[in-house]
Amino acid sequence: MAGTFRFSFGPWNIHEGADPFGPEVRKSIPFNQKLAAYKKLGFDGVQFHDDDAVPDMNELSQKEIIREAEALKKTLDNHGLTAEFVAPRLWFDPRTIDGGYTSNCAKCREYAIERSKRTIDIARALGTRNIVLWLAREGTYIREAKDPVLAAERIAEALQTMLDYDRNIRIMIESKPNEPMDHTYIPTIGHAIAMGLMTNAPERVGCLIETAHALLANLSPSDEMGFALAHKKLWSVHLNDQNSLKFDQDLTFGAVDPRRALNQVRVLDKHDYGSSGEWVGLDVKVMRTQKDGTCMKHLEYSRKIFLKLLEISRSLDDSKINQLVAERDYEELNFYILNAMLKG
Ligand code: 3MF
Ligand code: MG
Repeated sequence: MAGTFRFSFGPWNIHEGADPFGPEVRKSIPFNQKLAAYKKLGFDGVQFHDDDAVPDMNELSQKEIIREAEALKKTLDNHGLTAEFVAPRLWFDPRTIDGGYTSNCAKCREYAIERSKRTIDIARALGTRNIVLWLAREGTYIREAKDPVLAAERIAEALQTMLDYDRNIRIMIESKPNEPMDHTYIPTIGHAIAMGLMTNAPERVGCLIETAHALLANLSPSDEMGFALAHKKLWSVHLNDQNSLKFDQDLTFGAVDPRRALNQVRVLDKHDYGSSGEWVGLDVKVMRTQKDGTCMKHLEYSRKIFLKLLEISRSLDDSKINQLVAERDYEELNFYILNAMLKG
């Protein structure tokens, strides 16, 4: 089996370079100019937060939101682009300070659910059934702040409400163990898949695996992908890289550990990823030091590195690998892989 790969990213991957310690260092690139760059960089899919698609949506009525999203769909069509998914941004508004679905404040939880319904309206208008949930603030800074049982039940209730609101959508949970929270409630992909079992439509709850998020949980991204693939739940990925356990770096794919990247490409390719329309998403940050004119290279090169690793993976001799596995000569196998990478 072989994967079929087409690539996507979100407009937030081209940004002005502000970090928690300093301001913007590059000029803003207008949204339409970003869209015009996708094809040139080799990408066909766009990932959206709800307010990437409809800015200031909290100021608009449901009808106005849908109208704006329909207009955006036409713009995407004109650029020859497809919307991959829409994700509710549940971490910016003052009502989400203590979380969205798991907030201790009933009115704030209500806001999170209403906002998620608008996200679904937007997805529908953009022609995608994929809703991504990065559960940014669904967790705690101190354990005593929330009841973890109630929190899981509240997340399940939110999932159920969304699944009932539109019987065509499917939800992809993007797990992450920390940041901005000290601990989140859905830290790994196993948790994400288990959450689906608390709804009455688990077949419409799957996951998106981000390399850096798996690494922040000290797990192997390719094994996480394998686990999700075995469950038929790997519906999207956010490929990037991460240099050890620290803040979420979103480095260029393969920049730290090309072999770890090779294994991600390999598990996707060997298990037919993309054959049901799944996208290869990148979630990579521009280095703060990049200048205005060179702030999209991380996207272009992440994709190129993926394709180069794909070539290396496909050039490996499976019968030789099988023989070394049968002989349990993993030292020889180790050298075979490293040698293939170093001469590639
Ligand atoms: C956070 C992330 C986010 C999500 C995005 C869509 C900035 O660590 O990875 O990207 O991917 O919000 O869910
Ligand atoms: Mg991500």
